[in-house]
Amino acid sequence: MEALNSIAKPSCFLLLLGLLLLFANAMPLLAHAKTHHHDFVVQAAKVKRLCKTHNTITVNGMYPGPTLEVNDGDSLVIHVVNRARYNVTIHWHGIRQMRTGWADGPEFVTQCPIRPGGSYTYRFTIEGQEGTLWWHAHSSWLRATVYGALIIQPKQGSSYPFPKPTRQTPLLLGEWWDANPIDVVREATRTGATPNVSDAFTINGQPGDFYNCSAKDTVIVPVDSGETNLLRVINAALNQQLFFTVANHKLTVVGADASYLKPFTTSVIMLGPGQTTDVLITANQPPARYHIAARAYASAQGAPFDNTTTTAVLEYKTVSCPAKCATKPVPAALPAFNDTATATAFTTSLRSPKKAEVPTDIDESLFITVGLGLNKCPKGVRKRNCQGPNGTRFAASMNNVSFVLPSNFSILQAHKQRIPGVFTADFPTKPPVKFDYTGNVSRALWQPIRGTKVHKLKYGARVQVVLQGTGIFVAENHPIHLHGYDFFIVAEGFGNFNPKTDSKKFNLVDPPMRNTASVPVGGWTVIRFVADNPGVWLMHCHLDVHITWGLAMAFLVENGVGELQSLQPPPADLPLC
Ligand SMILES: *[C@@H]1O[C@H](CO)[C@@H](O)[C@H](O)[C@H]1NC(C)=O
Ligand SMILES: *[C@@H]1O[C@H](CO)[C@@H](O)[C@H](O)[C@H]1NC(C)=O
Ligand SMILES: *[C@@H]1O[C@H](CO)[C@@H](O)[C@H](O)[C@H]1NC(C)=O
Ligand SMILES: *[C@@H]1O[C@H](CO)[C@@H](O)[C@H](O)[C@H]1NC(C)=O
Ligand SMILES: *[C@@H]1O[C@H](CO)[C@@H](O)[C@H](O)[C@H]1NC(C)=O
Ligand SMILES: *[C@@H]1O[C@H](CO)[C@@H](O)[C@H](O)[C@H]1NC(C)=O
Ligand SMILES: *[C@@H]1O[C@H](CO)[C@@H](O)[C@H](O)[C@H]1NC(C)=O
Ligand SMILES: *[C@@H]1O[C@H](CO)[C@@H](O)[C@H](O)[C@H]1NC(C)=O
Ligand SMILES: *[C@@H]1O[C@H](CO)[C@@H](O)[C@H](O)[C@H]1NC(C)=O
Ligand SMILES: [Cu+2]
Repeated sequence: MEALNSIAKPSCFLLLLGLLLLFANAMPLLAHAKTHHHDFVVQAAKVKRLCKTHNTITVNGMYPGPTLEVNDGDSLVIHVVNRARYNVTIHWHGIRQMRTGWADGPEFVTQCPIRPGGSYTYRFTIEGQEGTLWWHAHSSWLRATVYGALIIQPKQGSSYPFPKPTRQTPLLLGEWWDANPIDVVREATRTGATPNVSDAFTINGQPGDFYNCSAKDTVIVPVDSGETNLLRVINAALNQQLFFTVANHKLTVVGADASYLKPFTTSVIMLGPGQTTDVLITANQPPARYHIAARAYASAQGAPFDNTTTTAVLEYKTVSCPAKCATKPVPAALPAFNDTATATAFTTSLRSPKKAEVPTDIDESLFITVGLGLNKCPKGVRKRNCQGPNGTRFAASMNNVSFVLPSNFSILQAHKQRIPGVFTADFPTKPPVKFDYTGNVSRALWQPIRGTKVHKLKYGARVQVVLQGTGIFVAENHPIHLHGYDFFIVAEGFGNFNPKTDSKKFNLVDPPMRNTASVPVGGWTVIRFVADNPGVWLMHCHLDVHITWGLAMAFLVENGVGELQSLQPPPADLPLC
């Protein structure tokens, strides 16, 4: 107002001053929505872990890759250049991508891969999301090493729904193979057997104190006595749900998957691949070094898994060397590998901070089984290509359809340009046969069909999906991720979902909002969302071994009315097949 008043004065000097003041006043407004430009060069780099050096695929030579930090409302322009010898795409995990499906990233779903030597610029805007997300490759198993944090701070001028933490530390939990991860998946695809399990888990790329040749590089998280800090924990592991804890410290959970939660306190959290959890931690213990630790939550009985433990160190800054260098960190206590009770206690504690806008009237109701399968060895195929149980090949499916990626067009392009023969819109809305899903399933039901099937949704449809785990081959916890949306988790339980009795238990008041749901081992989860983002959106298990076997489907959300309810046109540099 002052600036405007000054402009009204007839003096030239004052006019100039007024304009300067006006400009100064406008600055914070302009700063409101920034555009962040980044160059991501996908390239091999030498990375030494577990005593051995590998030619690891990275972004900009960094492992993990660069952290992106933005404010809600900002835009990102990320120029990706592929200097690796593999096809690549980048997915911005959890970003809603309103109308910008072309920037979502899953290969052959929203784009064809960026080929070696090629490039593509991802352009998108953050709309109404705050918290911790991440980005990762969405092509073959490259995300084993091609990933990084994506931190969304509140809009400039607004604040967290909790006291401002002194420090904020992203902690990316990863998985390391003492091999080329692409060789590991190629071997499994050739044999039909389960791929080799990893050799280490990592925190910010480092395995930690319990592995050979690693302790000297263990990640240190510094802290001052009395301060409260925010840990942004991300499960970027390829194939393993993880328990996470900090020795002798309580964790106050305040957010997950970039949605705030009603705060609650726990000593251990569980994250499936794809999930993030924000926790506050107060340095209220005697100054010392404390282990931060993560290891497997392995829900499938008898299945092989990596049983090692990764660590970092929470280090009180007043602990001085040599004392700090000599003493071992206070050890962390982690639940047993098969402690489903602890995993369930955690996931069922999540609540939205206030009354949530959960859809109550449902337009589209789907019942989707999620689980494994076994394909009989086809005639003419060699025995060495059928090394699954009893000479089979592993498969996985949703409603008995094992998802096959197209190879000549992305599904989104085929949809937009009406190219026939790439996908069919007949994904079943319920299992083709009813059976005791979590019981002893007859062998006759174990072999799924293959297909590139999507389910169409009208713009604005209110959707409910029951995700029902199966006991085919083995029951296990599946982290199911939906692209382009956040959904409410209104209920979860064990056994077969019973619409009569279980619907009564739905939390339609304050259910948590997430982008990845942990479907309990031998159980079910019910999610709800409004289909307000046109495009093609993959829904899949975030265990890469399962998506490799076909545990996926896609929603095709039609345009609504007018430009603001329609998918944008494809960018000019969209990679084609
Ligand atoms: C998988 O593990 C087996 C047994 O340890 C090993 O012989 C093989 O080389 C591994 N495969 C890859 C691709 O690392
Ligand atoms: C770690 O090093 C020890 C001692 O050198 C060796 O016996 C062991 O096999 C190594 N472990 C792994 C996983 O390489
Ligand atoms: C991990 O598994 C190996 C063999 O598979 C076993 O020898 C070892 O005792 C296990 N370690 C833990 C901590 O369970
Ligand atoms: C978990 O594993 C232990 C052995 O390590 C076993 O005694 C126990 O029965 C298992 N619990 C469940 C729920 O499978
Ligand atoms: C493999 O065959 C054996 C013997 O017929 C049977 O007992 C076992 O259950 C089979 N396993 C699977 C996974 O089919
Ligand atoms: C794309 O590939 C599918 C499957 O191979 C094929 O049926 C279809 O004809 C192809 N479409 C075009 C336009 O080439
Ligand atoms: C599952 O059912 C088959 C027959 O359909 C039976 O042979 C087998 O013993 C059963 N397994 C269990 C664990 O009940
Ligand atoms: C899946 O489809 C195949 C082929 O029609 C059939 O043999 C199998 O029983 C089906 N399984 C289920 C669980 O529907
Ligand atoms: C790379 O992508 C192209 C399509 O753009 C595809 O034809 C080719 O098979 C892919 N290569 C591999 C190794 O997947
Ligand atoms: Cu899965």
